[in-house]
Amino acid sequence: MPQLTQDQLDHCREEGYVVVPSVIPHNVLDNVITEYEGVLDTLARELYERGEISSMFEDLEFGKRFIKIVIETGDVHKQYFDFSLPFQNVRPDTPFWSGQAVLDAFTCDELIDAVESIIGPEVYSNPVQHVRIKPPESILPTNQFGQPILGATQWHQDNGVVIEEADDTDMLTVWFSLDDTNLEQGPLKVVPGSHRRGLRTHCANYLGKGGSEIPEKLFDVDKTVSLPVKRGDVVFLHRHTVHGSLANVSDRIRWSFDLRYNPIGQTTGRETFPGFVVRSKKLAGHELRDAKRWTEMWLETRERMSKINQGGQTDIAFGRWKEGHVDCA
Ligand SMILES: O=C(O)CCC(=O)C(=O)O
Ligand SMILES: [Fe+2]
Repeated sequence: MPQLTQDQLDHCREEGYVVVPSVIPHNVLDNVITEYEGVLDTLARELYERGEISSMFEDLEFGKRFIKIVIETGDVHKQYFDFSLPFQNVRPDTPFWSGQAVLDAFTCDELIDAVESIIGPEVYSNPVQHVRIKPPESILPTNQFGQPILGATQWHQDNGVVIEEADDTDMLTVWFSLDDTNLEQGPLKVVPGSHRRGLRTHCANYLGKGGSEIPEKLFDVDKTVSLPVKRGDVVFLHRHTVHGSLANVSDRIRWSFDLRYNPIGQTTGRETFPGFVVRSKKLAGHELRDAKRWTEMWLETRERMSKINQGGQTDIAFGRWKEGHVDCA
């Protein structure tokens, strides 16, 4: 199902989001899972050798094995799997993952055909991108604010996640899960039509919860819809659509990718991190398909980041929200 239908495009324009069934081929997702099984195996080996887990749990499938490791270590090992880096305190050996199967998912024709039908034919991969492997809420460790780490995502707009420079960037959010995500597993929740009123105030450390969140009085929370999806379906979001996610109250993991694309030439709002050309007529031949090259870009970024934004100092800003805004009282 490559190009979006007129109805889907209309829905996206009017409501600020659309769920498109069966976009990503299952073999593309299978390859990602196989690749991540290898990543988890390496993590398990490291933890076992350090005596942090009692077994390698190698007979378990990915989700069950991951849950065992979270329980035994009290850590969700978020950075180990992510295709991005933290904004602060990056070390020369901070882990990340940028494998070929992941890059193949980012660039698969079926997905990019759909993206093209929303943002046009010159497609850039914006480096605001994450994998989220969310364990059941019941086993989640908490942070210094008492909030579950990798729990429900707070209300926000993706434009609010990037710096002001990118306010006019037509950044499109693409969200899909590696397996079905039902209501209990903590799917996305969106507020239809909320994209029409532009960027809202995000309150830093709202109600003492850390992070930054849009107060519910700033949008029509009663209109919220939850978006459980099947494997291969894709949720597209406008950058001003207010959204978050539900808690994973199931006993399984919830495993998703959230990626962003924008027209080539617009600033990403995170220029310190590497984006790349996905599809282009003007830059034909420059489309990135080789994960070795992609990994080199991230290694070079890690090296640079390990020398800045250390110990609470901000050499390069990744966010914009400060505490004390009048909307946040
Ligand atoms: O998956 C989640 O919990 C949040 C994802 C999100 O905010 C996004 O895709 O922009
Ligand atoms: Fe988001």
